[in-house]
Amino acid sequence: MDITSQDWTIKKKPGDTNSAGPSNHLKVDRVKQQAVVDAFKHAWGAYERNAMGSDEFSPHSGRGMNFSIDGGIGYTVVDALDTMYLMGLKAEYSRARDWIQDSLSFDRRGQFSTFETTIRVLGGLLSAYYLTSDPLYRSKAIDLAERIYPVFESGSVLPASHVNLAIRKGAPGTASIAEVGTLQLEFKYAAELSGNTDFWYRSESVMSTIKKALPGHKLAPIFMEVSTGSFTNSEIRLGSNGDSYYEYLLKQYLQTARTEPIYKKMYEDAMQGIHENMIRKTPKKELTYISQLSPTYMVKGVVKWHNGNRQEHLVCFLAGSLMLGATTTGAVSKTVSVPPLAEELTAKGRRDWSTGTSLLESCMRTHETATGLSPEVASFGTDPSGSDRDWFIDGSGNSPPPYDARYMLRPETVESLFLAWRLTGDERYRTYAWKIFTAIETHCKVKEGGYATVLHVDKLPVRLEDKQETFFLSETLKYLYLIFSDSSLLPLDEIVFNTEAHPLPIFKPTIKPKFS
Ligand code: DMJ
Repeated sequence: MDITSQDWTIKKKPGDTNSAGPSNHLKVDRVKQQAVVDAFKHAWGAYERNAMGSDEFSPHSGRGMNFSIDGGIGYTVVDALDTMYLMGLKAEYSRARDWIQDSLSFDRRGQFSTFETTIRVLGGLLSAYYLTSDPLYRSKAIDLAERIYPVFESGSVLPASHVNLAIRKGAPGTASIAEVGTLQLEFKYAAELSGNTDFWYRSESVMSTIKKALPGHKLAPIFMEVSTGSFTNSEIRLGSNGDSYYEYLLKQYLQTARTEPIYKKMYEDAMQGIHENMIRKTPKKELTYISQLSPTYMVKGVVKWHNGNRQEHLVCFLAGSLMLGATTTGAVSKTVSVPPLAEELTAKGRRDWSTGTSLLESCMRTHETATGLSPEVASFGTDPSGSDRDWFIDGSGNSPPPYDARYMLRPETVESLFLAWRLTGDERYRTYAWKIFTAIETHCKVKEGGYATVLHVDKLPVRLEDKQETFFLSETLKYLYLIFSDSSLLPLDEIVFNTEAHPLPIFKPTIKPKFS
């Protein structure tokens, strides 16, 4: 198969798309696209030279490290694979494929995170199979899915949070709503490919357990008891431990070609709950942010919630997700214009579109720092240090810098910029994306090769941490590449991205869903 990205396009049927019909065709920007490819080569090249096969790369020391004491399972190789394929990097892709064929083994006794292994490794293999039809990836994906699957049969209501891939046994632990609610896209596609209906039904049954346990406002506290399937007394937030549960409510509806209305309902209920309970605006500049809810005390068995002003960078995924939801669950018909016209959206669709675009602007405001990079956590409200930003980094002056101050190569803002660009064709989103890319090039790039976490986004010169996250290759650079690519590459009416940016196909299920 020819993997030159210029040649590799999915043919569109005119008029049946909300993203790339003939009149809505968004054209490649070759210069900026190539700059992103060069960045990918800089990151991947250093990893390949110094640490090929290791799970993760430390660019300063030029060393690799594994997530288990029994050896790695190729996190970086598999996570990066579809990005290099899409970029048309034939030589790199072919060496990565050889490594997967000759050296990748899942016969490892360590305890692997069910969630991370599913979204990064299983998701990466499934997406590589979808893009290439190479049976190598299909058999590796099914092998891995079978080794993870025992987490669903570990005697608890919810899947075990860790798994020993060699002996195929789940290990108990607390589970977050994001961990248990972000396995379904991968296991359902694996079910379709393998014909193993257990993959489908066991991952689907997690959703019915969650639905039964949800409180009246339909927002999910972040932790659950694995043994009982009930929520613990924990925060509600759209960032860590919560985020991708909400993302997958929408994407489960889209994955099966909008044939399962239960996910539309759960998604709409959750967005209603967010609008009623979590959205806040700063008093001066009216920046929209999503507050965190902390349980405070109970009155006659009813929990009272306190709204906090901290917003993790992770929450910025919600901006694009709301816009995608507005043009699908919130559209009056299957097709909408680019950008959508007000009359093409329902009242809730218009509300979500407006919140999504406002939240994306706030996420961009959090890039107004000395480096042009956004911190891991922005606290919204008047800055105690006197700036007029209307948000601040808590403990910014402390030494060592607080965790809130770092930028760890995360993708969420560029992910939303990608969706916003595809759904509007508004050049402003390409301009924003280029600004972020330039800031990454200036501050995160390690001269000898690779990119690293910046420890304080508001202090120059920057200090770096010796860590290149795998999602930089799978997500951040992929979304940046797609923003500057032709919109016929991965049209939004044919694929859904898993939460690690691995594209999976939209299909009508051959397996009859049981949850409705
Ligand atoms: C990724 O591994 C996934 O996007 C996950 O859902 C959340 N966080 C990281 C990137 O920030």
